[in-house]
Amino acid sequence: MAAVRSRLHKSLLRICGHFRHKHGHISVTGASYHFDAFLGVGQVLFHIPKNQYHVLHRHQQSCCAADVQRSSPGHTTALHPNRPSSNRPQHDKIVHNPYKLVEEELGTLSQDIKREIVTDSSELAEIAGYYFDGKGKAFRPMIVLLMARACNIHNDAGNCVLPAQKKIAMITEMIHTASLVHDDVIDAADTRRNKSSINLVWGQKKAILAGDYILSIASMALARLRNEQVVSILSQVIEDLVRGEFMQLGSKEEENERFAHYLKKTFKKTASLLANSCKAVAVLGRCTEDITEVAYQYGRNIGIAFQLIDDLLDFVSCDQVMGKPTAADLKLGLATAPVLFAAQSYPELNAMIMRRFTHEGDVETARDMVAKSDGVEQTRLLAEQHSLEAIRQLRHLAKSEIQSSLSHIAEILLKRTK
Ligand code: GRG
Repeated sequence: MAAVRSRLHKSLLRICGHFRHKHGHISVTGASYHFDAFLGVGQVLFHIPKNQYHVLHRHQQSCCAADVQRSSPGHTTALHPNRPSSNRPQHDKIVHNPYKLVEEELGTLSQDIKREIVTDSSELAEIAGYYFDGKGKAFRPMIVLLMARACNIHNDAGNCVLPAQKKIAMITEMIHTASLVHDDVIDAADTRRNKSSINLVWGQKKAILAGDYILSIASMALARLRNEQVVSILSQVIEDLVRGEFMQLGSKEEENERFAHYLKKTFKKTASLLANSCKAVAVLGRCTEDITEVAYQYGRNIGIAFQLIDDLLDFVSCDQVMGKPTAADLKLGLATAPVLFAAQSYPELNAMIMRRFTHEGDVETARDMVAKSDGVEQTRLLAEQHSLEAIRQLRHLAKSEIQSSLSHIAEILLKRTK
């Protein structure tokens, strides 16, 4: 474990060095990092005091939001009773099941969305409604609804979710789903959520149009909120999604820029949606700028941690559990965090990254090197730092069962299996 910590330490120094060189915002001292890495949006990435590294046990029981939803009638207990952590909050008390706290709104989410996407073309409605079958994790709307409640409590606006905030949860899930539909076309994916992808069933052209249609319905719902600031916040997400995906298409950047490029892409492709959706419900709850920023930062860190775990699962999970083929990223030519970390021990990977794993045997060799390296472990550690930062942000919110549920989510996302 000490060796893994030391490797992460070195990796961060390299990244810090790069950012210092690039942006002049880094200070690295002997005792601690002040890792002010910029994600192209003027945000501090995270701060990691050196003595706060925390190593997860490899074989902890896995759990995800959906597991919590299924397994608990209303409560879930301590996640890591034996964890030797220095700074991770200990949950020795009962933690409320996050899903249960917003069950009323979440329970009807798919049906509510399906009602929005009704059209006189029954085929378009069928295709657009195909993924709103209640089988997704609904991770994003769950967080958005919880954040709405946390903000409202904080702001004395009551203990419920405002109708406009509920609409944001729906819009968030619709934007997410539209991006999945388009992503599957770009990646020529055959499966999604353990069923045939839209592009496989109906073909590329109809899949693209169905994605556009879901996005247009989401945009109209957004416009109907008649809140210029919120429209602007969520429009930013759409721009980020497209730009993030575009960044992913071409990553032949210099070796020392690769990690920064990957983190920036990760923010745009995944974290921006959560960050800005959390921000939007804070704005609708009439929160102060400080609390709105807390909501944004919580969503941003959760989003980055979520994507890091997603990238890690592509190496360690199996197709059936994920509901889509694994090692898919390498096959698509993508170098995610586990590979980028592994390249520090196996510099041969750099040439493969450059040619996007196109030579025969590249995918298998790269997979082996990742398995032999501590790339997966380092990716998990980085995800944990973001999870911790998300929890740290919550300290600024009023204490409530919602606040502790948001904290609980930051923990369980590290151990999701799909
Ligand atoms: C049409 C808005 C729009 C964008 C086009 C294709 C594209 C640009 C962006 C792709 C964005 C994307 C699919 C990012 C991946 C994010 C991610 C980790 C998705 C998996 O999320 P889960 O596991 O999925 O929460 P479920 O199935 O549970 O909803």
